[in-house]
Amino acid sequence: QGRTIAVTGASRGIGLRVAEVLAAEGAQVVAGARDLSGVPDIAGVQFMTLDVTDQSSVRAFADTAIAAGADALVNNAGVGSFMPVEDITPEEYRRIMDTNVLGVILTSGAFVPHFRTLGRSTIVNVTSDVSARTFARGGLYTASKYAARAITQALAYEGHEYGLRVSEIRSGNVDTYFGDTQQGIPEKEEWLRPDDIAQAVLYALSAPGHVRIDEILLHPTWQPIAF
Ligand code: NJP
Repeated sequence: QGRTIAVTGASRGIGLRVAEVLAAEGAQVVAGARDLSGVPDIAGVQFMTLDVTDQSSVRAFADTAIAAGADALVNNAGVGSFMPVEDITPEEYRRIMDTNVLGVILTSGAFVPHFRTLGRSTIVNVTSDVSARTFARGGLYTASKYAARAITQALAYEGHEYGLRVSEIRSGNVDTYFGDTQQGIPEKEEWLRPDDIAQAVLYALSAPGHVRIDEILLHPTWQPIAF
C-alpha cells in the first residue's frame, strides 16, 4: 500500500501477474519489457519499454521508477534455452547470459545508489529452482541462473549495510510463455501458475521490516523433489 515497485519482464507470464497483484495491493508499479504491444490496461501499472541488456534503457527505466519513489525492484526478466552443451553457440550464450545475468547486474546497479539513501529497500530476484542444480540440456540456462543466484547473494551481503533486503524466488515449472512456449496448453495443466509466484514475491516484499526472506523454493506438487 502506497509503495512504488519496479518489475522487469512484466509484459506477460510471471512478471505481468506480479504487476497485477502488487497494483491490486495498492502499490504503484513501473513495469518494463521490450514488447508492450499485448499488455492490458491495469490501474496502478505504468508500462515502459525496457531491455535489461541495454544500459541506457535500464537507466531510463530506473530513473522513472526512482522519480516515482521506488523502494523495491523485482528482477524477473529472463529467457530460456535448452540444448546439449555441444550445441551452445557464442550467440546463444550471449543472449542467455546477457539477459539472465547481465540484466540483473545492470538493473540492480541502476537502483542501488538510490536504495542506499533510503534506509529500507527490497530487491526480489526471480531466478529458478535450477539456480543450484542442473540437468541434461540445461547447462546454459542453469549456468545463467547459478550466476544470478551468486549476484543475488552478493547483493544481499552488500545491501545488509544500508537496509537493503534481497530475496531469491526459486520455482519449478510455471505455466507461462517461457522458452518460446504457449501458456494454458494441456501439458502444463498441473504446473504452477504465475499467481503462485506472484504471491511469493508479494510475501517477500511485504514481510515486516525485521524479517528478511532469503529465498523461497516452490514446485508443482507432481514435480520430483529436488533441493
Ligand atoms: O516467461 P515469459 P516467465 N528485457 O516468457 C521479458 C523464470 N522462471 O514469466 O521483453 C526486458 O512468459 C519478456 O518480455 P519481452 C524465468 O527464467 C520461469 O516464465 O517483450 N524484458 C516477458 O515479459 C524468468 O526469469 C520458469 O520479450 C525481457 C518476460 O521477460 C522469469 O521466471 C521456471 C527481456 C518473460 O516472460 C519469468 O519468466 C523457473 C529483456 N531483454 C524460472 N527478455 C517457468 N516458466 O517454468 C525477456 O524456474 N523479457
